[in-house]
Amino acid sequence: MKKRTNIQVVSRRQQQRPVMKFLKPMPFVVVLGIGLTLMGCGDGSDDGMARAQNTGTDFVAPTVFQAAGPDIASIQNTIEQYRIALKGNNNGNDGPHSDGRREINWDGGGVDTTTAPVTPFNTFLNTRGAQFTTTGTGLSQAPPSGGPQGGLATLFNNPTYGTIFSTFSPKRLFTPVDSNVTEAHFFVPGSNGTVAAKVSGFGAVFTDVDLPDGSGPGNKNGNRQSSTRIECFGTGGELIFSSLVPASPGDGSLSFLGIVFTDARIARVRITSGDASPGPNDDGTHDIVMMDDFLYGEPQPVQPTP
Ligand SMILES: [Ca+2]
Ligand SMILES: [Ca+2]
Ligand SMILES: [Ca+2]
Repeated sequence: MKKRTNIQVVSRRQQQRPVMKFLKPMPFVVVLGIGLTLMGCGDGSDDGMARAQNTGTDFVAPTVFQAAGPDIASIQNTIEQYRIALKGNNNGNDGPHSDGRREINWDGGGVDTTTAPVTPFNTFLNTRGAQFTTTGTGLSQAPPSGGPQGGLATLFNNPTYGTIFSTFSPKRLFTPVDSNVTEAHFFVPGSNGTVAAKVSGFGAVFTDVDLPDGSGPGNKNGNRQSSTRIECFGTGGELIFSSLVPASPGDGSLSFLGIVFTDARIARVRITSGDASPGPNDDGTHDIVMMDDFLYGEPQPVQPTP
């Protein structure tokens, strides 16, 4: 079945030439606008069904925002555009509301503690209408290093993690432990998880996405596949959108991928961060990735309120 590729893409090309000097002839931080297609990827049986639905005539294209580069400036403008596209205010811990958006920066007001891995992660369930789960041990908030518990470097017993990740919002990042998969489920804020909800859009910041690395056909290593992706599912569990997160070479880079539909239709999001569970060194065989800020549309009840 023919795939639809009429996805409207809003991209930012950020050129950071001093850092990119080894990448010629063009700067790497080209956002993969035209390379973006719908991908019914994944290994679950639901994906196979979703793939068929994806390519049907009822497919609705979201607007896609993406950027990657060596520092905060590389993605800042794209995130600002994404906030505008989500419309309305950042509702913080207030609400529920009929419009606007929610944001989570994992920073707890600027603390540097490492939170013990837990799933489901319900810290923002009642206040901001999002619950996070993983198939691993749990989900943790941590600075790359330091703080009373030592941050990611101690959590994963790998000192290199203190230097290869950076934050979009200091000081903490978010990560699954013993897994590279995080799922987001939405509920009406204030309902403490009792009223299922859907959102119009979801976006996330990632740090140190190395793949795809741009090696093309003919290279003895072949094309190295993407490591990091966001998949969005509808209220019936069907896959409604999937895309890779753009990469940037080196360590400590920041990437952003966000999508927004014209209406609330995303009930669940699956994030694959990196191609391996954190622990090993970030090297030629493992692309380890951490997450930072999440942004999403104000959760709206799946069932209309009477
Ligand atoms: Ca943060
Ligand atoms: Ca790296
Ligand atoms: Ca990496």
